[in-house]
Amino acid sequence: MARKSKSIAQSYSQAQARYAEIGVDTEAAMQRLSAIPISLHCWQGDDVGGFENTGEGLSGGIAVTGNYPGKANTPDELRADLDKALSLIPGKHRLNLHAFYGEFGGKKVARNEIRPEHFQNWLAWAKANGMGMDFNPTCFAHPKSADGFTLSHPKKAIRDFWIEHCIASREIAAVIGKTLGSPAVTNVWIPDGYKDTPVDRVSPRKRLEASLDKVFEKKLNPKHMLDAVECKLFGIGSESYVVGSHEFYMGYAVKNQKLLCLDAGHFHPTEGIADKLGTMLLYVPEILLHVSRGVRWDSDHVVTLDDALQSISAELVRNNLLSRTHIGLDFFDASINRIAAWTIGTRNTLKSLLMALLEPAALKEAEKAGDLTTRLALMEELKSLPWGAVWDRYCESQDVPVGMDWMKEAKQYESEVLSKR
Ligand code: RNT
Ligand code: ZN
Repeated sequence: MARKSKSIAQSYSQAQARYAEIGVDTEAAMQRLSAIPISLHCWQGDDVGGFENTGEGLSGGIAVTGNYPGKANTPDELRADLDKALSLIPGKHRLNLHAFYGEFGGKKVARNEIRPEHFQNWLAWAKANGMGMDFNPTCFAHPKSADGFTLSHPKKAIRDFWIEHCIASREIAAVIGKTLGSPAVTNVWIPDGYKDTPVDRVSPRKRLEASLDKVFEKKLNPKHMLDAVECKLFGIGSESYVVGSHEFYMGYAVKNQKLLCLDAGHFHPTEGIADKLGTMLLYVPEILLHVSRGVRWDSDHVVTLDDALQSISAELVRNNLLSRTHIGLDFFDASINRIAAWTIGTRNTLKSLLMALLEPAALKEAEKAGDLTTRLALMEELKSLPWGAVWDRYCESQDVPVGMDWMKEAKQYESEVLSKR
């Protein structure tokens, strides 16, 4: 056995014994972790650019900053980069694709005319990788969203255009889900809002509700696709009012039994989403997570292993919510190596899940027995137990690099592939 592998095995067996003392089966935890898919967002790889090649810049209150070299310029490059990132991340995962990443063969295809054939290469790639896929209509970065409104636009013709785009997206998602044998979660996020204080806060919301009703009118098989709606507090240029606020979509999702998408960066700066998960699942069938990290006014930093992330995972595991939660990522950073960004964010999300899966039953038992002192003591003790040794063992068992070894591969790919673009 190589020296490194031996030391991983030794540390792991000590960790295993340590966890066994508190009644935790580390093998079972790793087994459970391996069954949790994370949906990797395609848009980290090219700074939310898409492949329409219209020269239209990013808009809609989201912005990517940084000019790190090597971003993907073509679908093939993006798929190659995803392949690289996926080879550095333990487990089997999914791809989350935005509609404007279709392959249009150099032709201009209007957003309301996109069809499944524009996504054939993505489908073939996912199928070859044994991956499921999720989907999103793209209601931004387009001349028809330039004044900041889409599904809630005061003009019917503009609303209709976006309704048609969302309907086309649902149909594409249904084909994807059917082909891959796993429902494609299809998330509607729109940028609609005002920079400054509006007078009429209600009419845009009534229009949005009516538009969504039309988008979702046709029932599609939930085995093929699932509808989700994503709320937001504010964006760049929509600081004072966002039509699709939390209350709006919470109400809409409950009333219409849609999935609610909670993006960790879409709330007040000190407001976490962990406490919302179990609560919302009392009233909506399932949840879509956009795992992200808000920093001051920006909602899309690479996910770190911070308290917010650990609370989300703990909430899901402690309350058995994983089977009704779809975990997707949503961040975009162009100031660092983009493959590293995916890898860091996804590995952190998995680490937080592993930490949660390594919690002992004694935690819940202490609470049940009213022993709140033990609950706090144990919760704090768990933070310094050797979960890192279990993580290393998990990476090794999944045949991906252990520790910082993945960086060597990311750097090598950078010098051999990315730097030549
Ligand atoms: C924007 C939303 C949305 C987007 C992606 C690209 O604030 O979070 O989910 O980030 O659809
Ligand atoms: Zn999001």
